[in-house]
Amino acid sequence: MSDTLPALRGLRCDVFCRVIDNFGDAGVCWRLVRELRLRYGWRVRIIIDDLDTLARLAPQVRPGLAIQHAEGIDIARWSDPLPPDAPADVVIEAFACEIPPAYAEAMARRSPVPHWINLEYLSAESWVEECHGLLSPQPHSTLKKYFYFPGFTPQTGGLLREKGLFSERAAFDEQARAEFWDSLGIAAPTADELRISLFCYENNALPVMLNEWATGNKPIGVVATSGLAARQVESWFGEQLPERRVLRRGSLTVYGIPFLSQAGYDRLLWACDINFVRGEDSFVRAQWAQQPFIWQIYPQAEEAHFAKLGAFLNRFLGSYPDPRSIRECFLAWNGKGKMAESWRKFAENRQLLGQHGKVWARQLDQTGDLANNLVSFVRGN
Ligand code: TRH
Repeated sequence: MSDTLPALRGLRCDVFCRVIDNFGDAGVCWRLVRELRLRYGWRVRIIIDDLDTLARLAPQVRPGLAIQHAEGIDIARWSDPLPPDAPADVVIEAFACEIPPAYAEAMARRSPVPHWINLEYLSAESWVEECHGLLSPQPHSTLKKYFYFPGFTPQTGGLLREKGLFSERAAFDEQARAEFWDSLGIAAPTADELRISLFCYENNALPVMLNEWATGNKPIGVVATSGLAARQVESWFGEQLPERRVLRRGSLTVYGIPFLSQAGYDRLLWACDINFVRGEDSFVRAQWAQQPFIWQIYPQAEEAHFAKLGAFLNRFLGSYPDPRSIRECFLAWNGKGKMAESWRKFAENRQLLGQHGKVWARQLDQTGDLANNLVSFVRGN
């Protein structure tokens, strides 16, 4: 579908976002509102309860302002009650965050009633395909709310991907890579060095990997992202790792960096040979980066996250010649298995996995991107 459908340009859209924890809620919503504004010309407002988190990944946002405007997007701090203004044409409730009752009542009084979408968390599980696009029953209301599931197949809402991402990624050549490392004050990797980015939750397998990397015979450069990754590296070294600081032990060198903008973090994923990612948005960005990656899934009660992890690996490794070695490494990084051994096999398979990742990214691209699919969904309902 064309990006410039006249019928939809100028549409007003409110995106509600509650930050549960970490960065993904804000990260996904900010990516979505930028797409709807910059690509489809919608008049977009993000209503978010945690501007500090948003400002970390979108530095142009100022946490102290209740109302502001950045990149053509209105940004409002979600403080009940909301500023009294008419509900938008399209209302997106991110991750079932429950919009204010007064806003929903105003929606019901509006004619025509707004499109109301519940944007769900990403999962590769097959039930998502049956639920995507279904009506979410609203007792005592004339409003219709729809489930909208991101996903990996054409029967889902697809994945967030900016229109020019593939060409930007392709243009990231050796010169751009060298400039990127220079911008971080980090030496470009030597020819025999394996450069790794590390973004993770608390992870008992990390000390095992740090020891593996330090005692191995190959130079390993780890870029530890600000926060949990850097903290765990510090406790292993017994030393602080502020940004622009380097810690060394044996064959291992670890670089401290600041929290980057989303665009900066994308470039880190593009510049590294292997990326350790987590949650939802960095997990998707690693797939678009087309470099081998290992995913620490967001832990859930009763180990429910292993069903999600398994469902993704089944899809991702469907056509891969040696799925077992990759699956074992993902499981070990998520606390189930022998990390050092499965890592060695993963690293040996790095080139083959890189080629597989390129084919996978192109395959994902066929499902259409989430913003485009969502605009079509609104147009069709
Ligand atoms: O931060 P996360 O663990 O967020 C999680 C997940 O979204 C999870 O699904 C959700 O249930 C939970 O929050 C509440 O991981 P995620 O999803 O990768 O989001 C991180 C965001 O931060 C992503 O947009 C990338 C961005 N980022 C930067 O912009 N700069 C950085 O330096 C880093 C490390 C990340």
